[in-house]
Amino acid sequence: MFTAGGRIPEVFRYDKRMKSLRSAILLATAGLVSATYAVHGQAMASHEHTMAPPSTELKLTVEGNTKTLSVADLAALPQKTVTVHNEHTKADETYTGVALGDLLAGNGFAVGQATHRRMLRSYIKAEGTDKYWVLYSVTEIEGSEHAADVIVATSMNGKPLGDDGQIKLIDSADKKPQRWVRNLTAITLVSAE
Ligand SMILES: Nc1nc2c(c(=O)[nH]1)N[C@H]1C(S)=C(S)[C@@H](COP(=O)(O)O)O[C@H]1N2
Ligand SMILES: [Mo]
Repeated sequence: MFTAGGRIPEVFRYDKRMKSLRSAILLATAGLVSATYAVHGQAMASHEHTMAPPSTELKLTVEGNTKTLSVADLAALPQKTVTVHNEHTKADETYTGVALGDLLAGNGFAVGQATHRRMLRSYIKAEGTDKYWVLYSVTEIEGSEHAADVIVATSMNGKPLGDDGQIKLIDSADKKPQRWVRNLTAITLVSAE
C-alpha cells in the first residue's frame, strides 16, 4: 500500500501537517484558557483583601457640589463610636468616625420632613482608592429612618486603620462586611428623582 523507499504519500503528509496544526490550535487554546483563568482569578482576588493605595482624603459630592475633606477635617467633626461584628474576621471591631448622615447634613443634604421623600429616592456611591464601590440608599444611612450606624471611620479599636487606609466606611446593619469600603476616597450622593 505504501510506496517504497519510505516516501509518505501526499495524503498522509497532509494529515501530518494537519496533526501539527491541530496540536498548535490545542496549545493556543490551552494558553488562552489559562490566561483567561489568570485574569478571572485576578478579578476574583480583587474581591479579597488586596493592597490598595492608602486613602488620605475624602471627596464628598452632594448633588454636584464637591468638597474635599482631610483626615484632620473629619476628626474635627463630632465623633461617633460603634462596635460592629465583622463576619469575616469573626471579631467585634470598634470604629470611631463621623456618622455619614451628619456629614451629609453638614454638606447640603439636611435630613428632616422636607427631605424625607428625597432621602428615599437618593443614593450614595462610596468608592475606595482601588475603585471598589458600593451603593447605599440615603434612607439606609440615616439613624432616624433605619436601625443602622453608617460611619466614615478614621480609627479602629483606638488605633489608625492600618492597611484599610486612613478612612473606611462601615455599616452596622449588613450581615457581611461587603459594603464596608476600605481606603474610602469618594462619597457621591445622587438624587434618582
Ligand atoms: N476598597 C475596598 N473595600 C472593600 C473591598 C475591596 O475590594 N476594596 N472588598 C469588600 C468585600 S467584598 C468584603 S467582604 C469586605 C471585607 O473584605 P476582607 O475580608 O477582604 O477584609 O471588604 C469590602 N470592602
Ligand atoms: Mo466579599
